[in-house]
Amino acid sequence: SAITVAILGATGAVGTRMIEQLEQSNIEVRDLRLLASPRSVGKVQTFRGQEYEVSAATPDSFIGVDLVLSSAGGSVSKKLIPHAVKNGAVCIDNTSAFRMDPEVPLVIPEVNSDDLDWHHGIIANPNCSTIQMLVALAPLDRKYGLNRIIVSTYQAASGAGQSAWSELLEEARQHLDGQAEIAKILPVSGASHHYPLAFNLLPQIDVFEDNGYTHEEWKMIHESKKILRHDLNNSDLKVTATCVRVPVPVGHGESVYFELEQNPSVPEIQTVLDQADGIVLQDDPRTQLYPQPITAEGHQSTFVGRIRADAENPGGYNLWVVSDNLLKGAAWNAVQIAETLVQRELL
Ligand code: A2P
Ligand code: 11C
Repeated sequence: SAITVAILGATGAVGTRMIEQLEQSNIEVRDLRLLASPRSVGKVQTFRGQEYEVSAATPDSFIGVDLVLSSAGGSVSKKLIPHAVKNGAVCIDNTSAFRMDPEVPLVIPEVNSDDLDWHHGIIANPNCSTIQMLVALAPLDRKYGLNRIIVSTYQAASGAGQSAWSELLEEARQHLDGQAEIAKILPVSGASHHYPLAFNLLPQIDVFEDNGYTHEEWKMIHESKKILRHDLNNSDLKVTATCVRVPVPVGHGESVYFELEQNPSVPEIQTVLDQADGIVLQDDPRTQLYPQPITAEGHQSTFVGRIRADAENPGGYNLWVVSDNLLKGAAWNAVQIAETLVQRELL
């Protein structure tokens, strides 16, 4: 039966895509509440042919709401999501606010949809860079056992929100016009230094931890362990990460080195990934077929290619994975969780 849905952060890079993905889903929506900051009050968005006005999010915005999809930043989620849960809504939260809470399942439907069974009102959407990596690696983990991941990311500007995406385009214009680039947001808003991303690479995503890793790298490590091993400190699965922002608008790329307990051939791995849910295999060096951000943008799938065995280390492999960070990395994963909840009557 039809449900009432609230989208918290409805005007953002992810929120606008949540509206789109919900529109295309098989979820019957009785009413839609678009919530954002007071700055956006009165903006209008169309959903399934009807216009909806944005209102300012307050604790009372969730009365009568069955499902919340949220992507307005961690502090907004921490403040408002508990009110939504208290009012009986199930919340799929795309921020890092609740991901490490042991009471909160962290879910990628292709990987661990069974974890939806034990939700207590909040389900966390993993970080975009974790999602696409695990969509590619989980089928191999299930069949061959995964021991180690060493990942380097090539992350798009839109991962840092609509304003960072606009900043990249503006800097590119400034650079080509022979003007100095003005950086105010990246690598992370509120930091003491800002650097241009256009025609550059920034080896910093999110803030630094005391051990020299960035918080984005920390997330990839701990979220992977929680999702694959149900233990964020599991040490049988070793994970390390280097996260880099690249001057691409949409679509994260990742170079993943991984080690398996068994030693399957590359064609065997290709077959497993080709048959796995959510993956499109694009792996043919003879025809120069491999995943790229510009061809992944706008698609729900995760694209995998460049699969190679490490010639000197049996059981070691490399692959290259690309996905639309705003869709599978955020809005589509959230709506896919919602579809699964509706289908399994877990709302
Ligand atoms: P607004 O557009 O009114 O600022 P992005 O990730 O692209 O930066 O988008 C962030 C989203 O979170 C936007 O929809 C933004 O709304 C929303 N947002 C930011 N701060 C708040 C807040 N205090 N309360 C509710 N929504 C917020
Ligand atoms: C980025 N991955 O590309 C980040 C954005 O934990 O949900 C997502 C942050 C998060 O900047």
